[in-house]
Amino acid sequence: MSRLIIVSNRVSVPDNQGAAAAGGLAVALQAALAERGGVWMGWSGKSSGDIEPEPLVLTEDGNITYALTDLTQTDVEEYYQGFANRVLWPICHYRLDLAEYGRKEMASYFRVNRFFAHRLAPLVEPDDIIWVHDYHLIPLAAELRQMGLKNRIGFFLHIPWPPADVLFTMPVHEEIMRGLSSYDLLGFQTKYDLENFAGCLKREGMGVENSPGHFSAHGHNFRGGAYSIGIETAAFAEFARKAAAHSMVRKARQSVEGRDLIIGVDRLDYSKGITQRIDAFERFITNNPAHQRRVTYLQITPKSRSEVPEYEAMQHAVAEQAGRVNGAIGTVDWVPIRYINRSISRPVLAGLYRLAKVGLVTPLRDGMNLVAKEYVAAQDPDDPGVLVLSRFAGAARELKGALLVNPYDVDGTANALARGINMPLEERRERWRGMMDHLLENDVSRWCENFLTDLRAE
Ligand code: GDG
Repeated sequence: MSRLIIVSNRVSVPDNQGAAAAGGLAVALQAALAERGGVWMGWSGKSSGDIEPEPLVLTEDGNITYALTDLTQTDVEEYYQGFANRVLWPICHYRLDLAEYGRKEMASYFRVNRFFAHRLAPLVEPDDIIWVHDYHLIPLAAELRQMGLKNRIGFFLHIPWPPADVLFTMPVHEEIMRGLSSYDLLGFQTKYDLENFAGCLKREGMGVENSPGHFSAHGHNFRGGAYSIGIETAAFAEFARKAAAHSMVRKARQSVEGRDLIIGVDRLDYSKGITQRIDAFERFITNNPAHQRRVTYLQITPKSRSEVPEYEAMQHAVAEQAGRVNGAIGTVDWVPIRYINRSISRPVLAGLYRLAKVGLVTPLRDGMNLVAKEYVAAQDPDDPGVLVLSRFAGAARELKGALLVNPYDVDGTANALARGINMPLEERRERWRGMMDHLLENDVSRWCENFLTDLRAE
């Protein structure tokens, strides 16, 4: 079996945590690497200041080599914070208003991809298959091809792919489309993302779809498919069952004093719809006064990308909004919203999902959304909670037992919350069982296998 090379912006170098504690994606990729032997390469997350980064730092773990490189401070600012997170991220999440396009940043994006290619190439053997992850590294295959590598190279995009009218607002859309066309297999989260990609290719005659999922563009034939990412369902369910006994989870249970718990868990990101969700919660209480003092909404929101101005602004906005709503609808003995602005441990998170009667997952746009899947997997089969899910999350295509909402519709989301809180046990069980069966069958290992099988096929 050929070796596997994984390249992603950040790398999960194993530590001493248990499997489920490390996060499903890292576990699945490590398992795929261990099966075949190989290399996982990416950025260390560190800056080398204004000097050229040292050679790759290699860490061996069994038959896996982890290969990390630093980046110069300029590249961190221009490639990572600049082009990746202030152009590609907002555009792929349909936020044209937030895209800050600059030529310096674009040049750095392509330069860093070339730099990655030059550092990776000496580690690659002719039979290896290469799997590149996410929007930071779109041009990587083209750079490797330029260096003469003939290996099979696949790409998986974790975030949405937008329609042509949105993508084409980005001045370098052609270079980006050419970069994608250099892979042998392109994986998207849903068939809608794949359709959007095909539409972008066709719109200005950049390429053609010869038959479903088979494309020609920029002189290269390649395939595209939908591969919806899953979680480590069985392991996470077991993890959540055990987490109920965790002291922090027990304290949380006591502190809600028999009230129904509603939970939201998101990185602090404008794509996650957190402010609209807080509005919907407030509307739910004002429209349903009987629930006053009988529910607690816990929003866990670790900071992310705080160096990017839009994220810093959002941090203030969400904190201010949660405070305002608590002031407006709270009482002397009831704080309606508990807002936590830092990361909590994975065992505690699993236990809190299980405690919550409603999982409120309402992104404005999301490639998949693993929180929705984790919430379902963590439920007690005898007394499961209800998932309220945005129709704009990739997960909505699969989780048919969720109450689907339009997160821009505050009243609609408030009504779904009321329906979720009041849902009879039998309906909850029926909805949950269907979703859980789907998640058990389509877990992250299967996602990984499906992608790699297709990448290996000629
Ligand atoms: C991208 C795409 C796609 C969150 N808070 C804490 C914590 N988390 C964990 C969750 C979950 C993960 O972070 C978030 O995953 P999501 O899928 O919800 O979102 P993104 O980070 O935006 O991921 C997304 C994903 O890639 C995979 O392809 O689904 O669409 O945007 O696992 O549990 N974990 C801990 N403490 C926290 O406070 N321990």
